[in-house]
Amino acid sequence: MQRFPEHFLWGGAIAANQAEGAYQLGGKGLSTSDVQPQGIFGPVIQRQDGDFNIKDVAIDFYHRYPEDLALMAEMGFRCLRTSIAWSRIFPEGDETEANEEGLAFYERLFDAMASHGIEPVITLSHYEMPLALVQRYGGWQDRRLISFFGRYARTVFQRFGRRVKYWLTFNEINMSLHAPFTGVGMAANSSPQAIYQAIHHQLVASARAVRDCHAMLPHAQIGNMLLGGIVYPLSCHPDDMLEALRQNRQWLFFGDVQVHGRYPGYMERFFREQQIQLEISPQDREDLQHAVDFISFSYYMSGCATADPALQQRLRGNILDLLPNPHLPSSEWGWQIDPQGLRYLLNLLYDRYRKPLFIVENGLGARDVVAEDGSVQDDYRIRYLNDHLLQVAEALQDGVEVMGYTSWGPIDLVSASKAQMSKRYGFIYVDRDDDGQGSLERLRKKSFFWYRDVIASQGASL
Ligand code: BGP
Repeated sequence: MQRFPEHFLWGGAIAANQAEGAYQLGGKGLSTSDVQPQGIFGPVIQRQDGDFNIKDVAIDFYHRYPEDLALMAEMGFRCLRTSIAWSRIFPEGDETEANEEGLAFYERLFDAMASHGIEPVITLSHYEMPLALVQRYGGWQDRRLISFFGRYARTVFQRFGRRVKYWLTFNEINMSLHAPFTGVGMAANSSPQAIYQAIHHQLVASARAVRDCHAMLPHAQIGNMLLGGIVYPLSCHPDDMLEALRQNRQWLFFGDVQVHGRYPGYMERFFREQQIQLEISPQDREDLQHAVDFISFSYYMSGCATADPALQQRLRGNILDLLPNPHLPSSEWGWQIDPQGLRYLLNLLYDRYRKPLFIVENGLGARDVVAEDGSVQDDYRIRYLNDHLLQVAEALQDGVEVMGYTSWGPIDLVSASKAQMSKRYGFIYVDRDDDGQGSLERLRKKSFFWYRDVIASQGASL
């Protein structure tokens, strides 16, 4: 039985800074990712010649994309989500002229996708921005970033509008609360006042990109991108219920603004109580009205919340400081595995927004071993993805509109949080280790054939 709709967008998702490499080629400027060699939670460094940053080469997608796209086409990909590195188009972010070499690179890439019938799904900003915008303006806390981003977005809409139908604004926009340098180009110890103001600027920039996309490309669709960090109450105590609600709203409010065009009452209360005074102009309020066409999100794990401070201290959280759920297993990286959480999240988001949903990241980071015959028996990955996709099928039965599914890292790439190669997500193995050694050769893992069958059968093989 076919479990998924006919036009379901099957594919995978990567990001420029974790895959392309070529960090100084084609006129690209330095990006924030280039000065964070230890990942999105790591320190920001002053680059010296000879410094090692695994992302400098990453998996060399910049040069090897023809081969990689051919492999993805072999799996039957209908789409590939990737990002444009803003610093390839505007190397310092505030120029008036775009860098033609950067534009030409993405033109070649999107043409190559088209030749395989792979639809590009393009994130405008995935965990990076031109470094000069941080050095000159202090990142997104400066309102001028809205117009620099606007120029960049209009430039790529103009140039790629014929080739790209699906756009996303900011990757995991809610991550700025946990990794401010990665999200808004600001120091980790910035005040909540400054961070929420920067986030406000980003929300306005996102809404303006929606406005411009609709005006310039009437046939395109543009969505937001949230980290789906769903939280369950640790117990059914009403205090825990309210604490879980509070924590979920810390990320859901981004979606609320991007769909409903204004800050919800619970955030106004939060700002009042925290004495955060946002500068919101009348023009901002008008711009925020431009609602996204669909909601896209990543989903890796769920977590728990408790109102009990003693328990909060005792239980160690994962990267988002979510408390572990005693009913769930964890990956070797401590991320809890909860396929049903995906069904729950899909239903929650659909009930809340009534917009089509796009799962643009999901997957299992694991250490893979290449056997002597060159095979990679990644049954654990197959199990993880199979279980999650079955829950997507359940959500479809629940009446949720799901546009597509792009698993994270269909080809191994550099981990965002660890900046290592050894945390692998791919169907395609890349021969490169954490020290940058390896031939960069690509190999098909067992999951490669599994995913090919899932797509070919529209989920019937699950
Ligand atoms: C998301 C990011 C991705 C990605 C993924 C997996 O938060 O949008 O860029 O890398 O997480 O995380 P990691 O690479 O740290 O395992």
